[in-house]
Amino acid sequence: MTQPFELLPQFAPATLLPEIEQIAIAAPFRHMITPGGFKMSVAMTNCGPLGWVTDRKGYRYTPTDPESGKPWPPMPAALQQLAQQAAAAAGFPEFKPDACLINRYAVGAKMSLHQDKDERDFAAPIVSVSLGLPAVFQFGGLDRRDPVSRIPLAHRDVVVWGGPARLAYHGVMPLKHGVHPELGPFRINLTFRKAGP
Ligand code: MD3
Ligand code: FE
Repeated sequence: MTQPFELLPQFAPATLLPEIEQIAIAAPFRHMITPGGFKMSVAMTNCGPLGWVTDRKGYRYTPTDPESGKPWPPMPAALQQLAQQAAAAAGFPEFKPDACLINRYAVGAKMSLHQDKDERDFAAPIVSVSLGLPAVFQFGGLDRRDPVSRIPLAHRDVVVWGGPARLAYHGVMPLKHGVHPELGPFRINLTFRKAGP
């Protein structure tokens, strides 16, 4: 993988937290269940036309929140603009996200190595925005056994994963203890995706 991803340090504005709080009032963070029956340590919600969910039936994108039956909250203009500006800076000027998965990590929460394969079009990149406590991100190759690099991600860092990196295995190491001045003992990660047609 020649240029596996584009890191845009401190690219996100300092003003996103009120938007996320509003989304979480309409669609609260919840610990979803994997198809194998495990409760995820990361708490999740979504905004935008589609949201990623998992339950005993599998992983998929849905237009409505299964907890409320209502559409996911709309994607705030500031979030959509950030995602499109980051994608354009990384060479994807046509990117139009239709889904934003919001992951909340408490101390100790982690995400095991996986691929993101539930989207329809792997030509579209994924834009990720890190907020709050720092985390160590793991980034491997197209085979689960490929060697993994560790990348520290800080508050307001943005990463664009496209091209050959789009289907790479990746994960997040258990969140270390800490207190962030704005987010307290949490990390929040936004991932903007093109999930549907
Ligand atoms: C590399 N989230 O939600 S974001 C996920 O920090 C997920 O919450 C992590 O992996 C988090 O699926 C990592 C960065 C990311 C997202 C998607 C990718 C990296 C990626 C897809 C392909 C390659
Ligand atoms: Fe992922």
